[in-house]
Amino acid sequence: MLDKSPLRVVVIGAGMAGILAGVRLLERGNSNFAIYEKGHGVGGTWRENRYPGLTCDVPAHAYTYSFAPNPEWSAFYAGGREIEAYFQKVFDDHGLGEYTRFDTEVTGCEYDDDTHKWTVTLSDGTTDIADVVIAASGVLHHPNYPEIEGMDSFEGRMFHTARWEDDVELDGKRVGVIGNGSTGIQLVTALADRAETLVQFQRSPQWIFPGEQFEYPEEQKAAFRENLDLIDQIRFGDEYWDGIRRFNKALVDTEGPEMKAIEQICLDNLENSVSDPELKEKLRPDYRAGCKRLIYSWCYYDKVQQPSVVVERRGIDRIIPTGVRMDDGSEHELDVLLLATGFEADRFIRPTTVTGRGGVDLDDAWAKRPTAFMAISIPDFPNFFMLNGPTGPVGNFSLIDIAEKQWVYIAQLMDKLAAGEAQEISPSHEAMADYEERRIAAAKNTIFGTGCNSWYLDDEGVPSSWPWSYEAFDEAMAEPELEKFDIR
Ligand code: NA7
Repeated sequence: MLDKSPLRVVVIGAGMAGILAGVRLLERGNSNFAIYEKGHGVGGTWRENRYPGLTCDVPAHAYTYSFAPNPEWSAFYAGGREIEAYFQKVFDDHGLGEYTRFDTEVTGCEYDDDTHKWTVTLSDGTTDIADVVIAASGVLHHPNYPEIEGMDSFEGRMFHTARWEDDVELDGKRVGVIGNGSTGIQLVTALADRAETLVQFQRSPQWIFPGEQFEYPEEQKAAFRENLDLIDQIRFGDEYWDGIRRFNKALVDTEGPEMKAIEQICLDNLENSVSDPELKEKLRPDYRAGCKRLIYSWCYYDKVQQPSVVVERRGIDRIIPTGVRMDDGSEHELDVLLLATGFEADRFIRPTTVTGRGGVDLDDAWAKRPTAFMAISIPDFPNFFMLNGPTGPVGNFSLIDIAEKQWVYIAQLMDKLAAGEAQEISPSHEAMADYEERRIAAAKNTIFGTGCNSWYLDDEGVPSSWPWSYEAFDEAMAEPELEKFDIR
């Protein structure tokens, strides 16, 4: 619906989800909004991450807004800089610059029980009074730094991969990479040919799915430009969606044929790609596939077998001025040490302070774990909605699609506010408790609960993700169950 008297909306973040919110608000005829972005540009995680080899592990045409197909994607899996440029283009094409303030962090959001409005405090000391807050602040944006003794003593260059230092010299250097998630694997793949020696410190080996990468030739891009249906056939077609459904089925049915097939493909990949038996055993995972995020790679196993690369599975004792000392006293001398050690995945909008109805603090509401009804809204935090918030689907599928579906849900809640049928909407405590109970029970039965260390798990080992099928998510997002909400 078109907003009759447009609600004042504050959108936090100009990453993928914030841009989506801006586009959708304009479509509703609502230009009474502001996007605040703490960084100096758009793109969120694609702006912050700049390490060599950065690639999205979701096919490019699927990691694309439904309303902005992109015939120009250069390859099946797109690189980070190209994705950042895509977001910039969508942002520009929709004129979102006019509504956006960069280098402006939202430091606090405070709800006023009497006026039903949010006071949004900004890092420049000003405030914005909003009817609705959309937190599109991302998931993986607070680097996780390892606590390893001696870190301060290292005399070479050392930094986290999400805080990349462009002037670092890597060619012909002795480089160490701590971490073996998507980042560590992509980084090692990119640096194997550049470093003199490359040591990858792997605390846990990974399941590697042999995703196929290829470039789109110019004729193919021309055909896409000519006929956008060809793009739709990829991103909305059965081949892609059957794959998503099979993958999701595997996550929720750990003993089913879909998961067995994934494991077999990965094991065959290891078996057929790595020749040295010792290295093969080092790279063999000892937990279930999919428990950590599955790695898609077309050349990691090739690269890791190059003579310049060492896979280190022994424990790290400490960092020393010249490199890394292992548990058995042996040492790796390094010029550069890259920390591909992931993110604090439970932060979401924090450290922004968020105070809801009756002065409830979000930190208290989330004392046990971050959660949200249907991954979108929280009791006592009326008219505060999250895109890609806690308990949403995570896995090897497009977060853009997830955010678009979430927007459909949020828009219907906003309709009630815009129509004057309600002044505040938040889920009831009963609905939240019931959702959380069902969610946790189901989550423990997913592949994420089968025993591994992963950013998908909270401190108590509870998987933080949507534990039901993708179809169930789709269905849930189509229409909010209003009876589960406190609507005043
Ligand atoms: P991940 O997937 O969280 O991976 C972090 C890696 O760092 C993982 O291999 C960890 O080992 C390792 N790690 C973390 N702390 C340490 C210490 N102290 N010592 C040794 N190794 C450590 O982060 P990524 O950046 O790779 O990827 C995050 C997401 O970004 C990815 O899933 C995609 O969604 C995009 P562990 O496995 O815990 O033994």
